[in-house]
Amino acid sequence: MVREPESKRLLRCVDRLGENVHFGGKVVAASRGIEVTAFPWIRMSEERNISRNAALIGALSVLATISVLLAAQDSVSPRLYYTKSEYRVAMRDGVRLFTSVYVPPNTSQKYPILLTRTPYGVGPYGPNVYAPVLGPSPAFAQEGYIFVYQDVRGRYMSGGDFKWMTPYIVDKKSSAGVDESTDAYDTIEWLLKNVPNNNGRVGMYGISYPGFYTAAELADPHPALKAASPQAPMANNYLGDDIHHNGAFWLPHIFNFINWFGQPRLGPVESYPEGLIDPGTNDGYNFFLQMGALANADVKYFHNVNKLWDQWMEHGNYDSYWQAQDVPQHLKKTSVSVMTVGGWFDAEDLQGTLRIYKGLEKQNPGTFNVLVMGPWSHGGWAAGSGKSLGDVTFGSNTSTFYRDNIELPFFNYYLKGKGQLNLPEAYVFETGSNRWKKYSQWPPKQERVESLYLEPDKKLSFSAPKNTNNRAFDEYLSDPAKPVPYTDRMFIGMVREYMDGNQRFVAQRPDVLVYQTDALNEDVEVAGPVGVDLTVSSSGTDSDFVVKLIDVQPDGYQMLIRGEPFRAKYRNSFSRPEPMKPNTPTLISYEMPDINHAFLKGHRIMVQVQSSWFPLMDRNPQKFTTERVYHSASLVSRLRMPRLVK
Ligand code: PG9
Repeated sequence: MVREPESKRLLRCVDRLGENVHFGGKVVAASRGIEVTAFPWIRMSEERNISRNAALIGALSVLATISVLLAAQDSVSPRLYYTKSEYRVAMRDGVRLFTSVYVPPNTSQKYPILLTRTPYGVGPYGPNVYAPVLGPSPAFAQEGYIFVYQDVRGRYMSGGDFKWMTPYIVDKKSSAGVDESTDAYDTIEWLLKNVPNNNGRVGMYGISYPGFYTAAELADPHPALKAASPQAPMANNYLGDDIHHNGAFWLPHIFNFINWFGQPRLGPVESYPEGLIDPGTNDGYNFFLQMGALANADVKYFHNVNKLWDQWMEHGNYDSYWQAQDVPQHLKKTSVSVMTVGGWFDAEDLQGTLRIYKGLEKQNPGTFNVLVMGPWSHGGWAAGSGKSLGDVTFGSNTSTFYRDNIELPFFNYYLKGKGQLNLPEAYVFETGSNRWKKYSQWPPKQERVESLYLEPDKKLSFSAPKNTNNRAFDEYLSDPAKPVPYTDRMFIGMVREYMDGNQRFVAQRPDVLVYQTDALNEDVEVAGPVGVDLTVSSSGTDSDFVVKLIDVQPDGYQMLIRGEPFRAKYRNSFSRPEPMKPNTPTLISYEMPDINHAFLKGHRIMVQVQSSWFPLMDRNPQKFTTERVYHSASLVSRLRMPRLVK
């Protein structure tokens, strides 16, 4: 194929769709005193009077500079010699999505495309300003990729209407049948035809909501999509991602998010205002205590302007609104190689990470589908060392290790055919022992579920309770006016470090039941979901029960390993809540998200049980209630621990 001269290519900037585009780029030398050459930004649609020669000279001077920079590339951040272009790419229904494309200048080779789709904006906007980092980590720009970032429908500079967690349309009869899999498909199709020097292979990745868009494409993947990495992807906002946890509503996390994200948009914008309201305080505990019931948020603050908030208030049960959004149910025909990544201490989308991996594994046997889990908060693997989280250290730079030894090799192997890839089915960091573990399946097959029983005298034991006295219970008063705090820090948002935080600050409260083992005489390694069977009663007709699994360290630090609530009225169904019968022992069974933790010899295992976790989750609209937790031979309360056996 005869290649058009670079300078001519750089100057061609009207895309196939007749939509004028801008292109341009800035080459900034970063070291060794190399001159800064600003490549003139060319907007053909508005500045036709620019002499093409001047532009040509500009382009050539840039190319000259680039070649000098390439010669010294070890000293210049390679992202800086990329060329940025911006397009409005038409989808099959005519809606145009704003798309930024960064292309390496070296046209002597072809590059794979790495696509991210996001509702959070692809700015900075304008062809002569660059994103701070290109790709999942700086190494990718050094490696050489074509980076593509796209505003999803209805967000920022894209056209169309935004839909929350766009439900996948199973039967798409007309071009109006569009969802995120069709938008990504149409985008990839356009990129392959219009972005120069691509090697015909495409990868997708994204963290959090962008992780959802990556996973959503897997429902109907484009044949050129060869590698995908949904990272902390949202999979279902009722089943544990961000908004609802077993019927309870994640209050500061969602209130603060929707205060910004839920603002109305009158048309394409490069930015949104700070938020609908300014809470005016960092004291989240009292702010949300004074706000009162969830319904007061609209009455006091949003005033019918926040349509997403209103939607979420209308759908308090697991109804068709949430069910239609569930992602794993549609992941049945993907041949894409997928690496799902998440953090054990991810306060936002830990469930989504695990459910996307498990859904792909179950429904697409034989495809490359691996899981990587580290000791990370939400997105903690993408930057920084990963050596610690809050007060807890992990003995090594876990995030750096992941980026250099797992993430970059994964994409290089599948998109460039470069290097070797020796990833296990599950590459998992075991907290407690602070070791990376490799498993041939997740959860590991070499495990036995052992019951850890709540016992009288606030004991925990791996042997079943012997007492047959059904009056064996512990009791506390749950006062919604004095809810149990989830953190000892003052913050209006969600304190992400709560996920491995010290629980001592509530252990003495009369409304927190504390059970613990004796000091362990051997390591207890747990790998997989932790089951909860709680036999409780309430003097009311509904209550929340929070179970916290804790590693008590020899210095007394009570490290939260996993905590999860359950709103009792949903014990039989998230879609059809049922009241409790007052003062009647009732079994509540559920699973807490997977862990891989070693409770080391000399440590103790602790379980705390309480009926509020504020303001992390909204207060149960209960009245002042007396709660009981039973622990007899017939009225059992226990944790089902998936113990690794040698
Ligand atoms: N976890 C992010 C989020 C979603 C919904 C509400 C608040 C945060 C995200 O997925 O982007």
